[in-house]
Amino acid sequence: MLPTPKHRLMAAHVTDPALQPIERKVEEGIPLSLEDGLTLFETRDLHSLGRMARAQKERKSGKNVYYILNRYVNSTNVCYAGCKFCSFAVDEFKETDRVVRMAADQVMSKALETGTNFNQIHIVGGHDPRQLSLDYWLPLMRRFKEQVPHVQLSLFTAAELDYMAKRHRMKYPELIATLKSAGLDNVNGGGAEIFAPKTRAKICPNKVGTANWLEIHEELHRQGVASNATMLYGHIESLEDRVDHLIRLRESQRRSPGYNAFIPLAFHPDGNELNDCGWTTGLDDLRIFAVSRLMLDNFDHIKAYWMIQGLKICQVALHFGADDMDGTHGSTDEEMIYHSAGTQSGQYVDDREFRRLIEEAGYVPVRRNSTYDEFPHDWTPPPATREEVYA
Ligand code: V47
Repeated sequence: MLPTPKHRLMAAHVTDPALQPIERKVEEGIPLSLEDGLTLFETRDLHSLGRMARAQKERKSGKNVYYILNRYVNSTNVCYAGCKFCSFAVDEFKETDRVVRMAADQVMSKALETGTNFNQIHIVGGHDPRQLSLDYWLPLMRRFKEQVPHVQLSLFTAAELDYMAKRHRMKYPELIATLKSAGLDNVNGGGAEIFAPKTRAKICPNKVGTANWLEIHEELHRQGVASNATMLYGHIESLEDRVDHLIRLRESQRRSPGYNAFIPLAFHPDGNELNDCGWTTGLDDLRIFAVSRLMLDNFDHIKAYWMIQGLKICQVALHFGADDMDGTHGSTDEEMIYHSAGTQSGQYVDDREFRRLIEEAGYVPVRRNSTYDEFPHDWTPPPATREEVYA
């Protein structure tokens, strides 16, 4: 069959011929296969890969790039999951001087320390037998909804929800309904690590398994709670593990839609058992954004989180398929997961800086909340009253 003019045009763009049929599939809305994903990871033609991912990003979100005014809290670092990649977890009996375990009042005052003009509080902790319970969380969540009803609660990961369900001997639907009734808006994407069972068993044998991670997110979506998804890359995983992970997420989104963003998490090696794996490279980081944008055709957003790949890579990632930079942390927030594993990113970036970086990349900055409702950049919250809370 003679090539159509459209296909001749594409051939002129693509220099690695192996990318040509993949580009055609993306344009026709056909989901990519495992083999396609491997070809994307292996191509040396990074420019064509980036161009394809950017075109797909623009089909999804046009010129918009999202950011959020956010507060970030790690409420506890006590954790006994024993994941090999983790530098954050502390044994409360052996490393007493490193323990951070915030009382509910501390979380509340930390979140509100620099005012109430933020749209999300993002909290992640560990498998902490003292803190990870409904007795601690339900009253705290209700206090947030009472005092700052405009703030969305982006709490926990599926690993923490699995731990809490076991602890309270609750099934996932019951636990999720209980948390939703106290104001849970969104669940963070962590705990996904790598789904391929053999690799998962080597890096996080004691954490929620793949099937349950997916089941928790699918149940959240059935109950109207949004969520994100992540993948930890750059350790012992194979390229096949990465593509398998993305396909499992795509299938999960098809079964039970509700994931908003996918966030690739670059492995940080300082102070953990996988230290020999070293750091990811800039090229590997850019490639991950592009491949995930192309594989995850049913995800609206690919997030380049400045704290993880660094502000500069994240800005370039906007030309490799990413359409979200996550957002600010409060000026006194202390992120611990990445800072204990060697990140050079600071703790704080303000929203003017996000707008500058996004505009300089040729895109339009859009302020959002956890569920991607859009706000003018200078939006401020209405004064909260008890009447409004209980209306
Ligand atoms: O599951 C732990 C990762 C995750 C290391 O939903 C590490 O918007 C790299 O949930 N090197 C938790 N990664 C973080 C998380 C998250 C992060 C960013 C955005 C969102 C979101 C959620 O942190 C863990 C694990 O995969 N992690 N240690 C490390 N050394």
